[in-house]
Amino acid sequence: MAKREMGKLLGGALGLAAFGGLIAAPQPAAALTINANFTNFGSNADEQNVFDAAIQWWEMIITTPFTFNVTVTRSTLGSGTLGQTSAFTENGAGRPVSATVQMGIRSDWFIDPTPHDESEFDVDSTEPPVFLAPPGSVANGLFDYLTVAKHELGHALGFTVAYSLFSAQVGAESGGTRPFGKNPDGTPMVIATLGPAADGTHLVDSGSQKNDLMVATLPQSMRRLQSELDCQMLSRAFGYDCSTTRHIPKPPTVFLLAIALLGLAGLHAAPRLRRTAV
Ligand SMILES: [Ca+2]
Repeated sequence: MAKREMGKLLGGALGLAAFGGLIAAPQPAAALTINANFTNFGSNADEQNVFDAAIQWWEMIITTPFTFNVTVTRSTLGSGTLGQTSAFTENGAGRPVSATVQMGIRSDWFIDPTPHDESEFDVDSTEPPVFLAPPGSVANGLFDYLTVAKHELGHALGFTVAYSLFSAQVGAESGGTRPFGKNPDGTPMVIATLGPAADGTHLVDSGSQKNDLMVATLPQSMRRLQSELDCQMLSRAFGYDCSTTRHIPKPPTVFLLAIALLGLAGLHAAPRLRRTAV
């Protein structure tokens, strides 16, 4: 059964400085298998390589054994749209089985030649942790292709009301937000807040959800990782065995060391992020 809703990730703008440093290197081990059909990447093997890395991250985080098929295309999207996902298909048990991801054809991508590390970025103190490209660095002023690929795959693998089991967890919209999370008897047990239906299926970008991978907009110069909340939501809807803690190093050691060093240098004030959704 093909589903209609499209998940989109929109570009935004930002200006900032950053601090700290962290390298996250996932280790290979997959129970989920994602088969990708790249349809028109042609000579753009560098983009395909980064998308493959995004696939590998999800395969490492979700250890429930099942196979998912994704068609990936390079597409001319609106100037403010970085990627979008559609053609969601589920099986008789409601589990996602396939979808189509469109990645924008753009000149302002950061195509990471080493997509399994964050060495081009500095860590930011927000939770979930995000990475920011310092002024003058190779990823500064560009949109991170890896982040968009992970975001769109998040939709493909379940994060959309186009899938019946995910939709069943979503409450009525009120004041522009929708609660996510219910007990087996249907009573609310809210674990997350989604934005309005008109914006697709995305987390509200505030509070503990700020800068989550699954919010609707992405600033330039920013890399996001999958969060434990993303996993909890997918687990609630589909029963996935999903945890970022298996594969994403948390920042404590390096991060706290960076804070200490910057504190000694009198540079401990964290920069504020300015964001403009488009
Ligand atoms: Ca890298």
